Amino acid sequence: MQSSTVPLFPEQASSFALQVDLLYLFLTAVSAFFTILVSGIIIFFAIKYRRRSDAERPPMTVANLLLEITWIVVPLAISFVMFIWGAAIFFKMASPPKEAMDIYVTGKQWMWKIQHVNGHREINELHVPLGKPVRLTMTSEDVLHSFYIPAFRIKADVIPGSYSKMWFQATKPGKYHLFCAEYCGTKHSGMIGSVIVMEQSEYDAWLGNTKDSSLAEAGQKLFKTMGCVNCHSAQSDIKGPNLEGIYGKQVRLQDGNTLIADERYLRESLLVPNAKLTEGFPANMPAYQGLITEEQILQLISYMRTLTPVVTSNTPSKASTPVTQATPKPEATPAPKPPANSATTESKPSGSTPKSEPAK
Ligand code: HEC
Ligand SMILES: [Cu+2]
Repeated sequence: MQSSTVPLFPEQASSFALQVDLLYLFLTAVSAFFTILVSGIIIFFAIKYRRRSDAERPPMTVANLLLEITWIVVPLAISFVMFIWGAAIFFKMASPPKEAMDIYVTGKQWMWKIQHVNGHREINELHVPLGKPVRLTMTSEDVLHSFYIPAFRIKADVIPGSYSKMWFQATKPGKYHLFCAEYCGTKHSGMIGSVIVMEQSEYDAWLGNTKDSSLAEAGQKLFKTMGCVNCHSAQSDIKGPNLEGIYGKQVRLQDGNTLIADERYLRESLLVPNAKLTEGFPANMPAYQGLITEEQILQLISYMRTLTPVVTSNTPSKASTPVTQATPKPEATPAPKPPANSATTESKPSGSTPKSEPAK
């Protein structure tokens, strides 16, 4: 359908591309058909029923019920086809598969900063493996941006103070355009880059080539240096909630509401802790707003995602035995539990001792 001589469409390089294009072609075809039909009829009637003399009076016409029903029902049915077809693709795009690998994107005037789970970072380039679902979690450090990969047919606003998600599965190795599709200031037009789709083995080699510590490890360090351990560990004097298994958990709030602890909630818990108080805890967590960058927040969240729930209830002092460094309880282990696909890539966050039954 897409001729190589007239490049009407960008390349189709993701599992969504063909689906989006077919729907788009359908919309175009329906519009074209009715445009031609209606304008043809207008011209035909204008000639056929033109006034031939000043004395002419048109005969009385009566509404034709069948005709009226037809031109209500047919467009209605066509609109429903468009709606259902479009919604089906939309829902597919909005729900990343569980096993998707995570990549974190931070937009900033005027560049894209990318962090991979193992700590590899890049700017204005996004390397992804072929044929594997990838979920992007995106935020902005300043203004509204929009992450757009035409060859994948995906685009989403990147919003300061919030996380937007998007996913794709690349189907063709190669290099594709990456754009910011939201006017975001003077150098908006320079906020471009490339997406590089590689074979899995090549990708693994590329990804492994980094000196950076993994996101979760970086987060674990921050957890100490920013003083979180002082309140969120088994031995701390000031008691904050136990953060083990926090990601994806249902949290009861002071006001009686419950919510699922997702990235958005965790982020808010750091920046404005008093906005949503956890039930049974005082409002004494300091606000980290202005003290922490978006990238650090993503690292802390990655770390919190690796915290596996401890099965036994309170084993305060025991917890410090297996761990070498200061963090007593929240020890990073590859989490099997939460939808933390991140766990698959980062096999090594420090001690990989699964400490589920320390009391024994
Ligand atoms: C002075 C003690 C203290 C420090 C330091 C502290 N917190 Fe907290 N934290 C609390 C308390 C108390 C709560 C419960 C009240 C609330 O929701 O704000 C809490 C709540 C939370 C929650 C929500 C937990 C839930 O179950 O809903 C998260 C997430 C969190 N803290 C993460 C952190 C991180 C990450 C840091 C370090 C950057 C940190 N905290 C530093 C005391 C602290
Ligand atoms: Cu931008």
